Amino acid sequence: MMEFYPLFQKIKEEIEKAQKVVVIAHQNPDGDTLGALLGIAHYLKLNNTDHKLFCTTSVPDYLRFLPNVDAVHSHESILLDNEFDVIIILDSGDLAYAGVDIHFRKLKGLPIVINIDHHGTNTNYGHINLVHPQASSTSEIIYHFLDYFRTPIDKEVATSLLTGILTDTGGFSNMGTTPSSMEVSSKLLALGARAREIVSNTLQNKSLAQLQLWGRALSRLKQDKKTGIVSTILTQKDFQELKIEESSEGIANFLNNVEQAKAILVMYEKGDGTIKGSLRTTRNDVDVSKIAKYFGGGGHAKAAGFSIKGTFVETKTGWQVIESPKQDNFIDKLSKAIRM
Ligand SMILES: [Mn+2]
Repeated sequence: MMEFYPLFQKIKEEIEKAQKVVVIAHQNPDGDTLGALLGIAHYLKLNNTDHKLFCTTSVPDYLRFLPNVDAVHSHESILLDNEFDVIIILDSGDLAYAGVDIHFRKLKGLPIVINIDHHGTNTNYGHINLVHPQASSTSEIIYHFLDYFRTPIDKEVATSLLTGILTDTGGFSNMGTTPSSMEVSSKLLALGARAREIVSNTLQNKSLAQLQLWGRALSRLKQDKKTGIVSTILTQKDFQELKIEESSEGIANFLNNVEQAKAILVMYEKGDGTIKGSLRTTRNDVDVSKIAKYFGGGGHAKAAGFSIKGTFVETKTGWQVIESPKQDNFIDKLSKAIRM
């Protein structure tokens, strides 16, 4: 962590100079981006810094237990009608992932952009880039930031930060499970973080509709012989019939246990004519962030994602991805990407 102390100092100085700060969590927020956001919000509150919290999409129900999460606004007027000196973006490899690339052209003033993240594919889009790919989560980085400046951490903040670590490590089961993430978690527990509440709301919380959705995804599982990738899809119809939020992260994490898979790919149709893909692997000889990058996305070696324009078409043997404008066969592209 020591190598980041000068950046911590720079960020502190920018915050102190600022009249108004906005903290942004990435769209379709997860436990990590919101946990980190609430940690930074706590720091700004103690420094009496005027600030707003923003995310282009609303907080999902399963994360509503997070303390003070109601202060996160999703209306774009928050971003466009205020003049900010500093913008802090959390847990986002680039501005499009954050969901604010379109807003950035319409901002008032010339804010300093602070990019705090742990994705290896981060494009360093900020004026200050605190990017630490070895960290389990952005929340873990924020813990170190607060700790470095001896910011008092109460039970609420400890719960938020531990949520980030627990969800991004899949309950200490993936590669993010490091001595450092364990150590920070132990400190957060000692500070009163409510681990039981976090686990029951995030890792164990499954609604009937969600399990029915998983059922559909499981029934469509297949392994591609060329690539060794085990994949499945979810359609707009699935989400509409089950009246459930669009998402593939949960099922992708769950499927990561399939023994014979070189990697897992879960794709789903978004309402806007795009397909979102989530990639996972447990193998050391496969880097799924490279595959994601090939399709214009990014992420980590063991977990990554991408978005492409296209639709699914049902065939005799299952489903096929048709990209728009029409491109090479999707599976051919996938096998090219996995060999790179
Ligand atoms: Mn994260």
